[in-house]
Amino acid sequence: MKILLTGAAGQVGTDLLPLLTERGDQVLAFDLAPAPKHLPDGVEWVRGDVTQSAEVYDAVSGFKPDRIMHFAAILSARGEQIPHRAWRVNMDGTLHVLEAARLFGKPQVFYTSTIAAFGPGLPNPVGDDVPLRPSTMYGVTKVAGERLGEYYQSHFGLDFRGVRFPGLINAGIPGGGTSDYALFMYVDGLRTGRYECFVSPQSRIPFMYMPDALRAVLELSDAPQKSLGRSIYNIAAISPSAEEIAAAVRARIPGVELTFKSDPERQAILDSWPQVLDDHHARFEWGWNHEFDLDGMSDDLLPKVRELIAKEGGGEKLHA
Ligand code: AKB
Repeated sequence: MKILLTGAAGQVGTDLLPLLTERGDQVLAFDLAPAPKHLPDGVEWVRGDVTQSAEVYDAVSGFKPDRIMHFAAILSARGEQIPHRAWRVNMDGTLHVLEAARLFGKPQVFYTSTIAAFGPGLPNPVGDDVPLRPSTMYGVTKVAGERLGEYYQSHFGLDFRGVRFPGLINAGIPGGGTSDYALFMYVDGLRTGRYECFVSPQSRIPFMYMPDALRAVLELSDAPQKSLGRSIYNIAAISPSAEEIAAAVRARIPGVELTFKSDPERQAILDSWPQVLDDHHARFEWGWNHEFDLDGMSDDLLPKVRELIAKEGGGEKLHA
């Protein structure tokens, strides 16, 4: 299978790339960032910008992918600092990907939406079909991207599908998200022995360990189109409070100092998101099931974070 992966150097793309090549997929990795030193076999890297339609069209018309996995995006916290740029990357980027797919062979377009598509005041658990009234530029662009993809599906017969990701946790470099505090507890907890969390201890949102998130992407992307009753699916795993995550870290890193000092802007973003998701459509229609709970994730993650810190020579780069 030929897969064009936008945002290949991002938090999800970095972990998805080796998984795709292990499956035998041929991948064109598309990102603003230069190619990493060690590229897996079967990957070609092109430095490209999703806001430039010609660069996206050239990549799609030249590579002729069977699927485009569109992960290039500016996340919630960063998006509030640079809202116009967030619009261009998230919105124009998605339009260019959809238009390129329409023009050149109609590959499947896999889209990544988010819990940031939801706004405040919804009763938990929050289902797929509630009103979407996001409070961030990131959320606005993700909701518009969902609807734009559905427009291409209904008007041009494009195979458009995707998931609403919870906050994702992996041994990686977080990239401007509000949910990044969870990952920082593990990374800084190991790297420096302390972390001051920028939300309150009671803060609770849906989270997912990256291996589950990547499996969700592959399972939904592989699902027969006729089994799907919708294009965009909530997917859920765990919903720990910040204090519960801290307790899991403290139990595994003796002596670590984790404290809380809520930052009003990021706290407000977080408080506008659901605490718990209802993902029964994903579970019934394509068999979604998460594997990792908080303990399972913490046990699996810490050795990987340790390895990453060693590789990064102390890990200074690992803090946003
Ligand atoms: C963010 O925090 O912006 C992202 C997300 C929840 O989509 N991780």
